[in-house]
Amino acid sequence: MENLIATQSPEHTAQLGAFRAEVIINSPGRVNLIGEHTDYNNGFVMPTAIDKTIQFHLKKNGTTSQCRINSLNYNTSYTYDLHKATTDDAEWTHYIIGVTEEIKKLGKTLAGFDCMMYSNLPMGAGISSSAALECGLAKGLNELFDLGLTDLEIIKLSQMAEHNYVGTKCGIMDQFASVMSKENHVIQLDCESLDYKLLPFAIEPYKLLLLNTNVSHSLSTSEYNVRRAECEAGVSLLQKWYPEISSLRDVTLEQLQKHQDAFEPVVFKRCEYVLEENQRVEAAAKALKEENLEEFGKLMYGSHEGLQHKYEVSCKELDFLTDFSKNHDAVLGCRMMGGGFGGCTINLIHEDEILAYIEAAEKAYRKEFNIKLTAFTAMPANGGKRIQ
Ligand code: GAF
Repeated sequence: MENLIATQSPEHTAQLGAFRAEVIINSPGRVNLIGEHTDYNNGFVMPTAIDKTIQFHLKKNGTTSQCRINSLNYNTSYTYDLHKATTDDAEWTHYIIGVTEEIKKLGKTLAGFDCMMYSNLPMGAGISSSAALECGLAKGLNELFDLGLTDLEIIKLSQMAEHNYVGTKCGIMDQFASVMSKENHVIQLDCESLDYKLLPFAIEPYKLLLLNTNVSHSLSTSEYNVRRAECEAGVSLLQKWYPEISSLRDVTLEQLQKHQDAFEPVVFKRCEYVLEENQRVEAAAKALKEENLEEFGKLMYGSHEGLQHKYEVSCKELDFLTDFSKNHDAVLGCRMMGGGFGGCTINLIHEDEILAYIEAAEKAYRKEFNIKLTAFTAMPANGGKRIQ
């Protein structure tokens, strides 16, 4: 198995040591077991943070507004003034500016700071390095400047940073998972009320294996926002018959299907997928409680099928890996994960077969696409934490 985890070089360790941080935060990425594109429809999701993080080393620098951010992995840095933030620079800086701007909107006072980031979380793999970045910085600044923000405020301001400064109208799942997760558990989150349950995640002898397609098709941001708009169009139409509803969460599949003829076919299938996926999340929670992993796996395949054909956010590389898994008994379930158009599949696989399976999948994937597949296992881990 390729080790995707960046190990800290002695040089990085020395740089971090010499930096003398006042605050250090570990901020994790996430996986989502099931419940895709349901969060912004006020539906259900089942994510958890994983044991791969961005670490933030922070200290005040004595200025009123100069901020200096260093990324050790990418050997790059960014300096800006809190009073003159713009989104003219590289895209990763929009997340940073987004966080400080959203903190300011809450009436909190920041001052100049220096930050070093070190990460073992693969970027652009659909495991939410963005939420790890936003929530980790927000949490770090909260501690450094004693801002008194609650976890929920950190989650929401991070989501708004992404809406307003990155341009993805994301739901709340990734930020929620990055902050609220608990080791050895998955979260069953109701994205309407934000009520959640921590479900014990004991799946031995199975494991979660992520296979990274190493493709990231450029459609991801634009199509994401289009899907959101299509669902909103579906809600507007449904309000003709059900004026009290405000999201797809408020209608049943039967109510939707009753009015199929009035819908544009594309909008109908988007809405139908969302309602079916909500049902799958509830069924998956039941299967997990009953330790029925076969059933859980089937639901994962059902989710992929819906994302591929009804929601149309998959891509040929993700479909290939999902189909490939169906010929291997060791894999109980597989599906694309996250926003789609690239990134990882998540596989529920017997631990004894992991290495052989990766080897076979790598070979087949290379033959088909001439792209190197990368693989790593993920464990449910705690949400973001101050470690110093
Ligand atoms: C991305 C978004 F950020 C999430 O809010 C969620 O909608 C996900 O895509 C799809 O389930 O990760």
